[in-house]
Amino acid sequence: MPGMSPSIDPQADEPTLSVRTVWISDLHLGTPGCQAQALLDFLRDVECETLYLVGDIIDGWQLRRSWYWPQAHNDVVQKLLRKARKGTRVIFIPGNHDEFARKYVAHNFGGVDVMDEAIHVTADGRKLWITHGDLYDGVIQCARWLAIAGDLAYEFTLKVNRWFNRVRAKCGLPYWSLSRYLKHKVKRAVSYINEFENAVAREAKKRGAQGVVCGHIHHAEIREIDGVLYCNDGDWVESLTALVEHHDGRLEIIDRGEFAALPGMLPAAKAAPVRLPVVLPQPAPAPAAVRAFYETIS
Ligand SMILES: [Mn+2]
Repeated sequence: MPGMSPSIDPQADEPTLSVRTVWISDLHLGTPGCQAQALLDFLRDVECETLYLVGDIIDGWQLRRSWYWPQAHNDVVQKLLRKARKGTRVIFIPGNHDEFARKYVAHNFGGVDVMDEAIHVTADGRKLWITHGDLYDGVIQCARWLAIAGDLAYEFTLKVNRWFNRVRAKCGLPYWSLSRYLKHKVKRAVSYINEFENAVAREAKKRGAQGVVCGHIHHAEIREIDGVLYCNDGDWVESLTALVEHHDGRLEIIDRGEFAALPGMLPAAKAAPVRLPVVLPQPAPAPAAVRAFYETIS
């Protein structure tokens, strides 16, 4: 029909990215650090056959300290369950912050399979070992108190980061991640990250896999380590990244960081010098059912 463009889809809810597999981890639902809105936007835009939730999805460590469960976090859970209902295979591999879920390995909840670890075969026949990665983190394995202290320090850094960026946004400056900066600058953090990456790559090799997909250190990356393809899907606290497998088996990191949008913040990359209203997230009271559920499993 003349005058009609078939490529323009009026339905805003239609997925715009079709891939074979998606890996996301370190959502840290239940903490103010979780950038749930950016994640909801991503989940709306993407369509996949298999979705791996690679750990630290719900942050039991922080929920135990103080209850934080806004509507957007419920929406994320609903969206994930909805994908499972609509035919996406959803696999949840618990991490250290949601270790309470490790009790439910080999169970299925609302269409979500809980697994300790998994082997994924790509469209081009490569075997990838899927793990959250905390079991290969020296700090968590040897000094749990240090891991918890580090977690508190991290939480504080994120808090400072949010405050700092609200001021930046008011001044028309783009988003800038303090914790990302610190991690790259502090030498010891870098060697700690290297050790972690080498350890998971070694483990993948032991299992006869050609690669590994993990999360945990909040740093997305695809690179080769000692003949093993090391893939980290990043996080939805700082970097807003996911790992995807295209239909031909090609792996790619999707970086939504440039749209980083804590309320009141400007997108990082294409920041225009305009003032946005500063809106603080409004935590909703915890639904009683969710709270009761959490208490029974923790
Ligand atoms: Mn972790």
